[in-house]
Amino acid sequence: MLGATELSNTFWQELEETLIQADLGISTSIPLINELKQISHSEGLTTGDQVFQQLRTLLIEHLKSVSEQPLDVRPLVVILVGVNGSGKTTTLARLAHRWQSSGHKVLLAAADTYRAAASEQLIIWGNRLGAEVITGHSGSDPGAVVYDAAQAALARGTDILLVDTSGRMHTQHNLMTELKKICRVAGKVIQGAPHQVLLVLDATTGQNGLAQAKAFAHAVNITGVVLAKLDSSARGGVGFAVASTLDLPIQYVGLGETLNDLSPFEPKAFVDGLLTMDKVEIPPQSPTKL
Ligand SMILES: Nc1nc2c(ncn2[C@@H]2O[C@H](COP(=O)(O)OP(=O)(O)O)[C@@H](O)[C@H]2O)c(=O)[nH]1
Ligand SMILES: [Mg+2]
Repeated sequence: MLGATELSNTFWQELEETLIQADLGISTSIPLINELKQISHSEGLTTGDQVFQQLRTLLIEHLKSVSEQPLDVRPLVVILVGVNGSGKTTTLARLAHRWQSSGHKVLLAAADTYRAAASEQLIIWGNRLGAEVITGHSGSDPGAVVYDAAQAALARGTDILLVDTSGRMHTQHNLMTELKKICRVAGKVIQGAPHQVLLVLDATTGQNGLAQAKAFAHAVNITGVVLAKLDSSARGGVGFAVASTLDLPIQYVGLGETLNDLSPFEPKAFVDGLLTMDKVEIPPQSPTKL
């Protein structure tokens, strides 16, 4: 069996290195490699190519696939959370655009009250999208903004209320508590809200992204991940680490800076990008520039 020699210690080390370099992190890569070794053994794989294909299959299997759910709740409340600059506000605008395009009425809530510029950024998006934005004074309680927005969503017959929140580090306990409050307030006004809490993750974040995600998931009930900035040079392995460790689906990926650059997550394309058979393909630029 000529091929058997291909599966040397060096081969396995290199494979592990590939995963670590793709930002999967050691704590995700090692169990994966062990699982792969077991499968390779039981399936009698002998060549590097066979094992590599099996790794691809395994990575895809580890990613929860999601299809876009029909909107059966009205108003549906979606809250975006994440650290500063991860892409929350941009993602919110793109989601609003996406849902508007499928005929839904959206309302935006600027619950990032820490910086005056944050509300302004959302108001600009609201104008562009033709969507109403509920804001509060700079420095005001974000819970109050969410309360007003939820009431407004009920009064206006809104289909989807999208809530922008300020960026917070996972180590800022008071701000994480504030996030809990925001969710609680939404639930007081609208039954079952928030229906979705999306963690917006910057694909260029290294392994710190996993610690961040764990803290957010500890504070609130995260329902899915948006992996923004996948058009960058990063392969986005942190997205895999977060999704597999926290058993969360990656729902969308951000692939550029225009309104249309948000795509539903496709595990196969993502895994191929991770393994750099090819970087994730960037769709042609849309005319709607930021
Ligand atoms: N290349 C690229 N840039 C993005 C993407 N998503 C957001 N950005 C940029 O990242 C920066 C921060 O985004 P923003 O939405 O304000 O982040 P926030 O602080 O989480 O609200 C902005 O310059 C965005 O244009 C993406 O998918 N690709
Ligand atoms: Mg923002």
